Parts: sequence; C-alpha cells; structure tokens
Amino acid sequence: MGTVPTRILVTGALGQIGTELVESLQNKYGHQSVISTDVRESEGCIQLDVMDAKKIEDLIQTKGITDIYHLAALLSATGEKNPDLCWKINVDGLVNVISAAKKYGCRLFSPSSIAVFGPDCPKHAPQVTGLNPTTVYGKTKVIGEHLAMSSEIDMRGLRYPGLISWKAPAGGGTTDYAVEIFHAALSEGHYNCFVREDTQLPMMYMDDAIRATLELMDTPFDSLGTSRGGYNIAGCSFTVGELVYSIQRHIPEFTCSFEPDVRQNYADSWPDSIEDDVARKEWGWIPKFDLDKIVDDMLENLK
Ligand code: NAD
Ligand code: AKB
Repeated sequence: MGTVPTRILVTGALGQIGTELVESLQNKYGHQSVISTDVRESEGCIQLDVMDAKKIEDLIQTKGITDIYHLAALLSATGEKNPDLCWKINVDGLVNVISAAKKYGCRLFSPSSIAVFGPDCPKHAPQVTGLNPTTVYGKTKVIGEHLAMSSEIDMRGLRYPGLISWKAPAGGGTTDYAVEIFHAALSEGHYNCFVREDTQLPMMYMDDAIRATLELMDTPFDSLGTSRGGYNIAGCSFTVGELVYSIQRHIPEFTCSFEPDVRQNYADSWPDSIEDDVARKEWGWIPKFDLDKIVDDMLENLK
C-alpha cells in the first residue's frame, strides 16, 4: 500500500510567518497540496475563522488534509489589549483545531513562544523550567504546550523567539520593534523605539524559523521527547542598541530614540537568551543567521 500524499491546511496563513511558510510548503509539497486559510479575505486564501469548528472539520474532510500548521493567533501586544479575545482565539481556536485533527488523524504543528517564560525564569532560559508568564498571551502558549502533550495526537511546537522578516509586517507583538526599525531606518533615517536601548531579547531570522519548522515536522515522531509541545530554539540575542549599531554599518546617519510603553513590561518579563540543547540533540537544530547577517539581508531585501 502506498503512503497517503501530504495535504496541508494552514490557518492564519496571511500573517508574518504564514506568508513565508506557505511559500516553503508549496515548494516542498507542490502548490496544490497546500490550502491557505485566514480570517481575513485575500485572493488564493480560503476564509476560515478558527472559532468555526464545523468549517475546520469540513475543510479537513473535503480537502483530504493530513497535516495542519496552525498559525492563527493574537500576539502579545494585541492580546494584552484584548485578553478575552486573545484567550478565545489562542485557546478555544486551538482546541477546535486539535479536535478536528484528532477526528481525522492529522498531524499538527502549533507554535509556542518565548512568551511562555516569566520573570522567575533564568535570563538564559533552559528548556525545562517553571513556566509562569505574566501576559495572557504567554499563558495561552503554556496551555498550548500542555495540550500538545495530552491530546494523544502527533502535535509539535517551537518556542519561536521574536521573528525578523521583510516579506510581511510583524503582527502585533512586543518584538515588532526589531522589524519596524528596518523600515524606519530606510524611509525616515530615524526610529522611535517603544522599548529601552538596553532591552535584550531572543530573536531569529525568518529563514531560520521556517527551516526549523520544516525540520521539526520531518523528524520521526519517536525521536521526539517530552519537549515536543514547545522546543526552545535559539537564533541570536541582542539589545536594541546593538541592533542600531549593526544597522549603522550600512546607514551611518541612522538615529534611534527611545520612548518605552507598556510593551517594555512584557519584554522585561521574558528571558534575554535561550538554551536550545534539547532541540539540537533530538532533531539536529542549528541556527544560521547572527545579528549582522540578519541586518545585511533585511536591508538588502527592503531597499
Ligand atoms: P500574525 O499576527 O502575523 O498572523 C496571524 C494571522 O492569524 C493573521 O493573518 C490573522 O488575520 C490570523 N487570525 C487572527 N485571528 C484569526 C481567527 N480567529 N481565525 C483565523 N485566523 C485568524 O502572527 P505570526 O507572527 O504569523 O504568528 C503565527 C504564530 O506564531 C502565532 O501562534 C504566534 O503566537 C506564533 N509566534 C510568532 C512569533 C513572531 O515573532 N512572529 C514569535 C513567537 C510565536
Ligand atoms: C510577540 O512579541 O508577541 C511575539 C512572540 C515573541 O511571541 N513576537
């Protein structure tokens, strides 16, 4: 008997990650094998609200879906402005997707985040530590990781750091400054940053994040241990000051001012850097982009 061909459903496909993940999945599995969905309308994308459990099931059944990449969510800054909605989309929406995956035997990728960590976490965050986030967004991600391990399906996740990319805008997170700064540097020569100059967070270039996602999903289930719901993956870690300095290698006249808002509190509650020894050991994770390489590539592509 032959193996069933991979047919993929992506939720939240129009977002920062979905824009690039869909492209990579299409390159890997063929254009027709990837069904893009989002609550927003766009050509080539099926409109799907992840609160609509029946429509999720209908799509999985009619399209013969084998794998789901569940990207629909509210990020930290938007989520803290509307915690009830954040809980609904990030937890109830995920539960809908898990139920459908279980019913139709689908594999499921559902991202976690460095937001699972709270102020009690060591500044270099280990894989296994207490998860006591202060944000609602972080709490929804902790629940997502628990559901991955308790739902009796093949469900996997990565604790993505702040992601930096140029193809789509960042979607309402605390780490958005690390994307916005490039656009401002090129268009205005100046950026007014909403966190302090010494704020240091774990970050990653989108190319590394997409590759990590595909590599995790390519790993045999039996090789994955108890971190399957949310592997720490490190890219690089830098302060805003260091990011400004790296951009000034290309644009010496670029300036940055600092006017911290409520997002400073979320950033301060997260670790500075990430220990990714378990991902390296279990499925061979190795990042490729350091700060200067990210900056070179971002400016080259945005110019
Ligand atoms: P994004 O905000 O750019 O995209 C999310 C997409 O979900 C949007 O296109 C939005 O329209 C859609 N959406 C919102 N509500 C929906 C609903 N009810 N039904 C269907 N679609 C809905 O986010 P992203 O950066 O692409 O993040 C994707 C996932 O990765 C999220 O789970 C996020 O928490 C996680 N993550 C992202 C980052 C990052 O830096 N981008 C870091 C860590 C974790
Ligand atoms: C956010 O800032 O909310 C996201 C994340 C780190 O989860 N980029």
